[in-house]
Amino acid sequence: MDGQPHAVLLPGPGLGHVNGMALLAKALLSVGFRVTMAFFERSYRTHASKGRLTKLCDSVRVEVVEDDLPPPDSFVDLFRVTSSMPRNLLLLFNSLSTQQQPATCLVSDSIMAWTQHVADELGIPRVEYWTASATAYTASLAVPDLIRQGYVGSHTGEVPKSWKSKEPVFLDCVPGHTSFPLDEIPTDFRYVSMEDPLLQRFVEMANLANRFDCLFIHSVMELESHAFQALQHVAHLEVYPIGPLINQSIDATLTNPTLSWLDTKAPASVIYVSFGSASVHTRDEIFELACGLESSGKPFLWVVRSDGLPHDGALADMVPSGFHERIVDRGMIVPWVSQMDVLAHPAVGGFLSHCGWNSTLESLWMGVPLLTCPIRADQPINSRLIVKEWGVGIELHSSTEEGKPSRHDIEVGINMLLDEDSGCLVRTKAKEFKSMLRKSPFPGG
Ligand code: BUP
Repeated sequence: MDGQPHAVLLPGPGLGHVNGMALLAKALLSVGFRVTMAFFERSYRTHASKGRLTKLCDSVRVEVVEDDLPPPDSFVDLFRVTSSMPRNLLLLFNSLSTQQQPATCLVSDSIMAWTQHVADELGIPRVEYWTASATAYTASLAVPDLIRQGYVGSHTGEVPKSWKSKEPVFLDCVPGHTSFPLDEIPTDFRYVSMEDPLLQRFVEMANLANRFDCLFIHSVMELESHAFQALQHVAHLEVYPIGPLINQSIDATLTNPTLSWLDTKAPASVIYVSFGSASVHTRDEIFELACGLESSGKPFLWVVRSDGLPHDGALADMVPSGFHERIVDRGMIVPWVSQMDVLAHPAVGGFLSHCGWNSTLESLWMGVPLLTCPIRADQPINSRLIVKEWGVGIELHSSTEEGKPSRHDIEVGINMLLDEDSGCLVRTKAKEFKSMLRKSPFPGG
């Protein structure tokens, strides 16, 4: 044993969670920690098989822990906890001790709050890591209360009447200090029963919130001071804003067809379109988006993941006839990009985004204004922050009966954002936020 502190990092399922943890691993390595990244098997396989685990995972020791879960039918299945998971995690810690590299702390995702019991049994501190916004964290603390009030966790699968009310309902999360509108409650929770694994993880997280040693939040005090103050002073949690952890290793020598294509476009003329690593779209949504991108008249770079399409077809069958021929010089469609390289490119003038928290921070870091199209999870909260609190984006209007954006909404939104006059305010704000964020990791920030 050499006295070097050794952190075992356990990310939650989901690429945003894994990447956030990998960036924290890099930060800990740089201050002299030994770092082990532990993954539960199903979660590891889901990301590794798609080749999307960040390169950062290459630079740390990776351990895969058996979870005895059946192959997941859906993303939510990855949040199931089996009785062997705590046992197998303990075995990993024992094996590290046997190798004379005992772990000195556990850093685990908030969604893995049950690992608190493992840290308690080992007698080591646990740091909880929330890879999203502080505002979303406060909202998550309200989950047990939402269940008591009958807003979530219905056993019947019926939508509680209160959801259908047109009156805005505000909920207290840190009582007296933060509240949020009912319609921002993650859609994932609205119609699920108490047996839902994701809901169960959130209940654990709220119930164990006073048990961890401290809480890291991947955010910046200046972005969400109100939420941070509520957590520190009212909920008495020891909280550290540790963001933004950005993968800045952009390779200036990198040549790829996407960047070469961007090189041919005028500064700030291209709309970058991406809905993150987990969203799945319907045929109608793809069709409307293709029509809106075409009629906007603007150059676009659109990420269409094959696993984000309905199972029964290819993109070519879901876009209007002749679409590819008509947009050949103006539009580029790719299955995956290095998002940071794209956002850093001067030709990119706006980001039509699902408002995942990583995408939000990356866009702010690069000073790119957003056109927000939140879909699920914490994305509606992030969209509100972007549009109403920070003024660095415009919300995409959703005028259809199902509450989704039409092709016309998309065309109008893109033009408003990229237009020199109508987009001026959000562009200026985005630049201000860029310089604020770049100062934040240094003294005075
Ligand atoms: Br798509 C895509 N390239 O093509 P979020 C994503 N990313 O680098 P999440 C790429 O994945 P939820 C691509 O830069 C970001 O770091 C992107 O994280 C990277 O959304 C990450 O934005 C995506 O937090 O969904 O995790 O996909 O909002 O449900 O957490």
